[in-house]
Amino acid sequence: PEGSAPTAQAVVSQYACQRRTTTENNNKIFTDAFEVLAESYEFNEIEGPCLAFRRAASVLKSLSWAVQCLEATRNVPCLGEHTKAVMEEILRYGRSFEVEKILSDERYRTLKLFTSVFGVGPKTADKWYRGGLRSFSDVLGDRGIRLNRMQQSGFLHYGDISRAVSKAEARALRNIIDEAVHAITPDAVLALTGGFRRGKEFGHDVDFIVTTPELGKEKNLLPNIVLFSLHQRILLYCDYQASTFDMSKLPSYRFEAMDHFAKCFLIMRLEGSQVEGGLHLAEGDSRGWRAVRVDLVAPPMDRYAFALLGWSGSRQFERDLRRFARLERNMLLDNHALYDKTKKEFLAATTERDIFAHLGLEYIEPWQRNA
Ligand code: DCP
Ligand code: MG
Repeated sequence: PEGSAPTAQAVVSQYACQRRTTTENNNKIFTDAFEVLAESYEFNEIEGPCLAFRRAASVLKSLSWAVQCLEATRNVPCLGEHTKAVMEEILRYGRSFEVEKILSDERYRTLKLFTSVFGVGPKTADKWYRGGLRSFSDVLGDRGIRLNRMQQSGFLHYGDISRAVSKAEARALRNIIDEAVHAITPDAVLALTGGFRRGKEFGHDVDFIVTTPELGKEKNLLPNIVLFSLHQRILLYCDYQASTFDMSKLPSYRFEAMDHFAKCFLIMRLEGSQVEGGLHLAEGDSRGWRAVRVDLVAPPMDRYAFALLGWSGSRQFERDLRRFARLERNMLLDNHALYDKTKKEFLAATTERDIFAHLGLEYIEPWQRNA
């Protein structure tokens, strides 16, 4: 249900971690447009405007009402000149000409296509584009490109992986991994994280955190899960990255970079018989299985709360948690730890609530973090 702009408007925080954002988006016409603009700036490595449009999209997602005129956004932060001009266009004409121009731009379209392949980032996509490649057949053709193992799997399973994963499929994978984990380590802890933990109906992958109550024992978890899955013949691709985490190096790691925990980027084979209501396949596709992207992270138990908070997302929620910690609390937060720069000490946490409390923030439930 669309609420209307409250007459006496509450001021909306500029930080996503001080807003509650469910999966219900009342301003999709604007946020979809902003995402295209942000992505276009990202492809051109123009960071400022890219972030500005992501922030604007995030703040509009948190509103319980649909913006119907610009005057109603008086108390809404993060909307700059450019952003408002795009909104004005959409309000007046139902679409943005700037966005339409990007959507028909050859470079944007090609980079969008190439980056939709697992293992192909913006740098590689741009390199291929500059080399004159425009389509998958250009990449895969006889004059084609040398692909790494990840990209080869990305093309091999392209149809399945580019198709959204349903909640029922995520649950089925949870059961499969749960079985593997507990066959290996009966007291292991498994948590669903990422978008599905935030209550999303569909995702591009399924994210899990696994650990063991006994410190150090988590080291064998991922290699054993991989072996178990290989044995079950459900592993279509596996990239295992051992832990490079070292508490004594904190907080000197560049905060905000990818975390140092052991992780696996997998493609798993999911059988239709394991999914309640069946697989989420294209109309007319009657195969009994599909490929699904799965990420597993294995932090040591004393880092569990930080890893869970960091992997639950959304990306914008995470960015703003860190920005809030740094700018408002003089603290450094990442997926490993929370460091108080004033007191020069690490703040311990066993739950996400502990971390919010250290930051002096009201607790935000996972399903309210869809910023
Ligand atoms: N994450 C992050 N920064 C990154 C990568 C991940 O903060 N560079 C965190 C936030 C994400 C979570 O990890 O929410 C999982 O990453 P995904 O890319 O799987 O994102 P989601 O699960 O949120 O969405 P999707 O439905 O696309 O999988
Ligand atoms: Mg995910």
